[in-house]
Amino acid sequence: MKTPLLRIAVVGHTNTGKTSLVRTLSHQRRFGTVADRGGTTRQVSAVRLGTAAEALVELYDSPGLENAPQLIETLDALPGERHDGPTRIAQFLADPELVRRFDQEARVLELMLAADVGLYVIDVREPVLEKYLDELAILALGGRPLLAVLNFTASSESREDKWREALARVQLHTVLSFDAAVRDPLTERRLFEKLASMLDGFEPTLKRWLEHRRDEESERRRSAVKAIAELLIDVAALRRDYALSSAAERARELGEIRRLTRQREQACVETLLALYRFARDDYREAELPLVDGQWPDPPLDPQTLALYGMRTGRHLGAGAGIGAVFDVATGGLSLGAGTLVGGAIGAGTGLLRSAGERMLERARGRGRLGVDDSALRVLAWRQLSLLAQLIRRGHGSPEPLTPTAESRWKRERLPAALSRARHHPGWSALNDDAAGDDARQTACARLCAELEQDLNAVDMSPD
Ligand SMILES: Nc1nc2c(ncn2[C@@H]2O[C@H](COP(=O)(O)OP(=O)(O)OP(=O)(O)O)[C@@H](O)[C@H]2O)c(=O)[nH]1
Ligand SMILES: [Mg+2]
Repeated sequence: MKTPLLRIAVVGHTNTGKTSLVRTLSHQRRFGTVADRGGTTRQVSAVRLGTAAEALVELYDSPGLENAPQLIETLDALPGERHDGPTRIAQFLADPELVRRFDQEARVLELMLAADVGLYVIDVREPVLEKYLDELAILALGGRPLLAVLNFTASSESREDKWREALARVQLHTVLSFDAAVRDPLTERRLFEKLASMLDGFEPTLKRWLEHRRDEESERRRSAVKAIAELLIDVAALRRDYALSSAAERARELGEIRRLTRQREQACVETLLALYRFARDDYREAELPLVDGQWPDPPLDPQTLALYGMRTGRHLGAGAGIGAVFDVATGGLSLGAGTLVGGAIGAGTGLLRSAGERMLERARGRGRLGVDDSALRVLAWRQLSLLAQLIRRGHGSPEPLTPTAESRWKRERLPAALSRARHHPGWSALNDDAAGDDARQTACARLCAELEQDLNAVDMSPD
């Protein structure tokens, strides 16, 4: 059986966050226009929510109500049965003169008659003024159920209690706090569940929508974690060779490693933003942590590593100062195999097996460069914290993304899958001889599981 389409009208006083709420519920950053002044939205416009196969919900954004006190007097003065709300509204809408005079209100009332339910958005920083109660009284005339949505409840100026009390007095008992700036799947779920309990016949529609949302959310999260795992494997397995006799070639390959790493990280940032439907442009004016949709600090710069609390350079030999690139050949030359494996490269690098590789390279007169653990840690942490913020971020949020207080990956060692990637240059799409195999896929899946745990541990307070 086809599930009925639910039409939801988002209504309320002007500048209360109606358009922002539609953005957050539809996950569409670019829906309508949002501005901190009244009268921003002038027309009714809609967005459809549904699966690929069917539309389930239509959300209608509407212009703000501004003139309720006058309108209620006008409606009262109309002839006919006082308590027959829908008829009075029909009368009002049939009068071109009145419709012209109460232009915004007329659009909203027309919408209410066509919709199945109204979400009345309240800015709880406002005192409970008579004009808001007039709005509710007018909307009630339409005979459609109303759910009051309290916005800005997180503000220090919130008067949520006063509002709840006042709404109960006018018999509006279905009330929900919903911060348009935060995308909290739980609140979103509660909103739709409340609607299901208020409305007859729409339970299957709302159930299906909630299921779809949940699946979509976990699928998106899975794809995002996978994108991070792919980035880390690509960078861990990245290798560049150079002739030991040529300092110029070494310098060129170092530059190449830096360029490739930065580019690869940027590709991951863009994948994450796109998955969560945030575009690069959304951050043009935002200051942190992305500038123009990019991390401002290149991942292989010593300053960036220092910023993330990484110490580097000890084992880099001739490469010291370039930041987080290890050089198998010079390491071997300056320190000798024993020291190299035991101490200099560190326990986490997973280069143990490369002693043979190193000798081979040296015999051929070739050196080999790769990206160090510390840089991998920075990459992992930056992407995880970006993802954690994207997951929580409402599309109606006016705030730029902020960096997390804790800027360090808490892991002691790199995940084993990454250490393994070091021995498989073929696993990196950044290498010329890239050849993804089953083992890479297995490593990637393991890494995803570990990153998923890390993601849960990302502390998003003070949000
Ligand atoms: N911090 C915060 N700001 C919000 C929230 N909701 C809306 N805003 C801001 O409030 C202002 C008004 O938001 P809009 O969504 O344009 O309000 P509206 O009700 O559609 O306004 P009109 O179309 O003019 O009636 C904008 O500056 C939003 O960024 C919220 O939940 N938290
Ligand atoms: Mg608006």
